[in-house]
Amino acid sequence: MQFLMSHSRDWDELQHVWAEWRRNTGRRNGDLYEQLVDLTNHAARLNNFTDASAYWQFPYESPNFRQEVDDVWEQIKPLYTLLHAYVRRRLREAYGPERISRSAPIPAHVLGDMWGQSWSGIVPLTLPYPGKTLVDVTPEMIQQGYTPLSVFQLAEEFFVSMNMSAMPPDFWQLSVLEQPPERHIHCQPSAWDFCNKHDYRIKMCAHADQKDLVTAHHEMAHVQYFLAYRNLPKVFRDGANPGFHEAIGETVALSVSSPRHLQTLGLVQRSVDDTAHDMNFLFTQAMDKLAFLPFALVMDRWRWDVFTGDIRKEQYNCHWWRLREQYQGVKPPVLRSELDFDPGSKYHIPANIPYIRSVASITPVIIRTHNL
Ligand code: X8Z
Ligand code: ZN
Repeated sequence: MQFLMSHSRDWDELQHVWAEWRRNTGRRNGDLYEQLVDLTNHAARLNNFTDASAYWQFPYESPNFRQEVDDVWEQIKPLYTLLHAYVRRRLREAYGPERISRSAPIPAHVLGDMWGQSWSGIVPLTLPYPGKTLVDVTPEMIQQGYTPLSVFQLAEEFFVSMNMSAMPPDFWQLSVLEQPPERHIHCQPSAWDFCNKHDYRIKMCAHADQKDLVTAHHEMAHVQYFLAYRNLPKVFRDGANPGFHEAIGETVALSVSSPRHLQTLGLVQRSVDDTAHDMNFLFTQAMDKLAFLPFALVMDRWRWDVFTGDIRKEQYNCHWWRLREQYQGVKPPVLRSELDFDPGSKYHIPANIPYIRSVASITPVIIRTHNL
């Protein structure tokens, strides 16, 4: 599915897969989601929170968290708007003016993944300097015979080289690092702390490609954090706030994806040092990280509004698309109704995993870009 969403340039095919995914996922769990909201609110109130929105924001230790998030977004929005306008223009060239309007939101199915959360899939279509100055180590990884296991071994080497921990034996025995042949699993990458000082695992359906090379480092950084605090009392065995857990992985991932490091690994033949190359690299980062920001905001803005009771079941899908248009500037490619439950097509919604934490994951990118 991910491969098709990022590689197909066939409008109808993308639209078909986009709609079918939602018919077979979100649409089926709308009723259950309402129950989940009630239960989550119930649990929050038993813990003296007004509702689950306050409970989810509690770790960030700010009484105005919502407002602060919106203020930061307002600062970043002008840059996002530029990227959005540029990408829309390039998509208009690719798919034609009858399909991509000059001024309307971008149809969500042509952005390179199932949710329009990372636009890396359409980098080849939108690159400012097309040609060979784009770092893509996937062909070289295939050529050198990388496997999901060796991708994680490489990540381990990277951490050990910085005097951080090797993965304990349980990690290698019990983790699931690739799609098992005999059974279907949820492939959303995750890292797990069994809180017994030896059992730490990653679950991921990794492929030997550039994107998963970076994600493998991200996931292993969670395990590094688990290991670093494993001897503390239980109450301290957690990130300073959930954003730190994501940001540590992302800081590491940022170094790993730098052209210079990939050259050290022997995955890039020589580092090209010119403006076109830098621009292509920074553009690629923006298509992943900057494009991701408003998506992540929508994920939790929507749930906060649902948890507080401001949005009820009859408005679930409508509110979702209202926020998607407001923050991301995207629209559904086919007509939606309240029979659809499009938020439920993204793993973290039915799994009830908060998402604003992953906004922290782009912080290192912003700092890095400012330093350039
Ligand atoms: O869920 C994750 C991580 C969890 S450790 C892989 N991420 C979000 C997603 O996949 O939707 C990372 C970025 C966004
Ligand atoms: Zn993570």
